[in-house]
Amino acid sequence: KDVIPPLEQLMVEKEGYLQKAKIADGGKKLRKNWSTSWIVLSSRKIEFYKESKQQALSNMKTGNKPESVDLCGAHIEWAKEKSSRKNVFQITTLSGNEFLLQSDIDFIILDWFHAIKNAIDRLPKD
Ligand code: I3P
Repeated sequence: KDVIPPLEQLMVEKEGYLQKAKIADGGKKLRKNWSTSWIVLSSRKIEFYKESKQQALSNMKTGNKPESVDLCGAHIEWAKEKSSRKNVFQITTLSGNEFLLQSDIDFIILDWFHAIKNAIDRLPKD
């Protein structure tokens, strides 16, 4: 029988396109590779879709899963020194995954930074 998660966990708080590069997986460094990602923030996780929102919606039928990031115990910080690009911040998960997110547009990256920081601050740390 399906377990229905609490409504607040299903609510999308923010979604949109950003540049994304995953730079570590479980503490292991990865080669940086920037790409555009459709990003969906809800109360305790972020989902990264490789494709456009339209594409992602049609892929749901085929069971194509986005990369999901658990925000419990995660850290967010500006990461000027991690890239030659402007407006870069880093999310580090408890499991040791590291993501850089970037936009050339100042207000877009600021909105995302604060939305994700607020989500993290509202969650238990473990
Ligand atoms: C990387 C690529 C990235 C760049 C990175 C390069 O080269 O140019 O865009 O990061 O710099 O190593 P490659 O494609 O050959 O892996 P930024 O755009 O964030 O600067 P880095 O090694 O200084 O992180």
